[in-house]
Amino acid sequence: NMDELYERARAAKTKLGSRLFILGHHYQKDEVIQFADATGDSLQLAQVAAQQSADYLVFCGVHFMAETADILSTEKQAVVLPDMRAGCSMADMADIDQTERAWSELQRVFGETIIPLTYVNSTAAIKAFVGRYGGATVTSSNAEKMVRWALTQKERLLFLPDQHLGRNTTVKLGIKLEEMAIWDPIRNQLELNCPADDVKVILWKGHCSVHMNFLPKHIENLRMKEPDRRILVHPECTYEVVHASDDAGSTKYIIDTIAASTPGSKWAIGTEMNLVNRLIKDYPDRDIVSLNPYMCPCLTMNRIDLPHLTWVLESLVEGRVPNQITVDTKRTKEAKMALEKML
Ligand code: CIZ
Ligand code: SF4
Repeated sequence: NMDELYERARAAKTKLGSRLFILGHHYQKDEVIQFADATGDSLQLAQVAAQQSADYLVFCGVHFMAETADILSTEKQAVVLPDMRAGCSMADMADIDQTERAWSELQRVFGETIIPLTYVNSTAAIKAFVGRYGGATVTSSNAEKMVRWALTQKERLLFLPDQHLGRNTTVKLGIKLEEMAIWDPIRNQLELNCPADDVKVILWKGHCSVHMNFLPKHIENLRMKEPDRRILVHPECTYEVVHASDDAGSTKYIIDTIAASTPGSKWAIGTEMNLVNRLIKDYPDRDIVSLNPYMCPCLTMNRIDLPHLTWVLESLVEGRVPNQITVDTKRTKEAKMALEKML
């Protein structure tokens, strides 16, 4: 019964007091978000985690975000993920063995001319790899800035693990689609669209299965029916979708854009369902719909729910720390180098 769970979670939270801090990602369900001490996108939550002194950081988001919180928090703080099955399929598309293999092949083709960048949506092992080779992490809010920086360091960059954010960002900086090569981690193979010497960017062939649900045909349909509805999407959508939209930007950018829009304005948004629904609820005087008429949830994010949150809070009250996320010391050190360049 949700009312009872609500009361139990509230009571446990009160008992834990300042020893507890709950972080909630914008894609989380309302039943979880109502308990969050801070809400944000992955960048904002990483910054919050780095500043908190509470003993327990309960992270309502996915595994890589909890890892990042552990990397940026002190050793005595415990980061807890309410459900261990809350992973990110995009982060899982770049495993460290595949990446090491790709790196040696890319070194063979391009020599020492590559700097690695990874989207924060990646495992701690990948962040450590990137830190070890002088690269940095990026988020969708600062990807442009970070790519510009990377290209002052080396001639070309390897962008992990989201090909779409990589393509959408670098195309904006004037890099041509032909100058982007693709690394296919399944085939363990480089796909070139121009001579190797002219390659500027190597995109890892990963994607977000949630944002892949927004398609050019959704935009065509809307444009036909409602030409005055503005289309705003996340850059994890494909290049074709971003290109055909009116605007694209990070989670924070989407929220800020709607907040700054005029009452009565009409929007179609291409991002995760819980966020779109929250915008619809928070801005009843705007006309907001999902770009894909079938709302697109991130199923793994949604594994964090009130029953799991209640269970971890009550466990903490009883002195047990379930589902603790820990990144080992060596990885923490290397991953921190990559994160700090960005932060
Ligand atoms: O798709 C995600 O996981 C996003 C957009 C995370 C974030 O907050 O940047
Ligand atoms: Fe990963 Fe996509 Fe879910 Fe974000 S929305 S956590 S990128 S699967």
